[in-house]
Amino acid sequence: MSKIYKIIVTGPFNSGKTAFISTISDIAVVTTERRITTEDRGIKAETTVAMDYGRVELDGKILHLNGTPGQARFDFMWEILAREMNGFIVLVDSTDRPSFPEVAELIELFSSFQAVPYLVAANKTDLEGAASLVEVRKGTNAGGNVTVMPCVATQKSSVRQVLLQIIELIEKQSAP
Ligand SMILES: Nc1nc2c(ncn2[C@@H]2O[C@H](COP(=O)(O)OP(=O)(O)OP(=O)(O)O)[C@@H](O)[C@H]2O)c(=O)[nH]1
Ligand SMILES: [Mg+2]
Repeated sequence: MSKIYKIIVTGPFNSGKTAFISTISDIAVVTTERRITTEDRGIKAETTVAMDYGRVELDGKILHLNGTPGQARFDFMWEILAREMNGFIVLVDSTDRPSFPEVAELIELFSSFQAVPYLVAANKTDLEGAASLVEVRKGTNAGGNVTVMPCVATQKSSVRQVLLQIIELIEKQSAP
């Protein structure tokens, strides 16, 4: 029987969570995007208000991918989505340096829900002005033992690498 893992994809507003899940999911993604009505409306047209859900089979394992809303006004969903997670991925928009401290807070919060493996994916590294991995690690306060890896959420091969890495971390932890 295939192993099944529940992976949370979190990160600040506009970091690329919905894109990440949509790029790799084998099924039509369940999204809850709504028109933005707050001051963020200049950045993009729609935001996730409850969750994203996708599913992918990778390396013989089945991954349930749950994306969180990025805007803190929907943070009541975070703990609900995190229930029984096996690991989480924190996406960072590498070009959005002011969002880096928020990532540090998300790492702490999601770790407090459940002590599971996680990694930081420095997203949008295809864009000019993207921060280096060193800069992302520093800005997000990720410790030296935390995996910080580059990501382009709109490219399937890149999303795949990130997911293979979180699987490895999960399986390493659960190894006897
Ligand atoms: N160039 C580039 N654009 C990206 C990448 N990932 C996401 N985007 C774009 O960034 C914008 C935000 O992506 P979303 O997937 O909506 O971000 P989100 O984290 O789900 O946002 P919220 O749910 O509102 O918090 C979209 O216009 C995406 O197309 C990337 O790796 N490179
Ligand atoms: Mg979203």
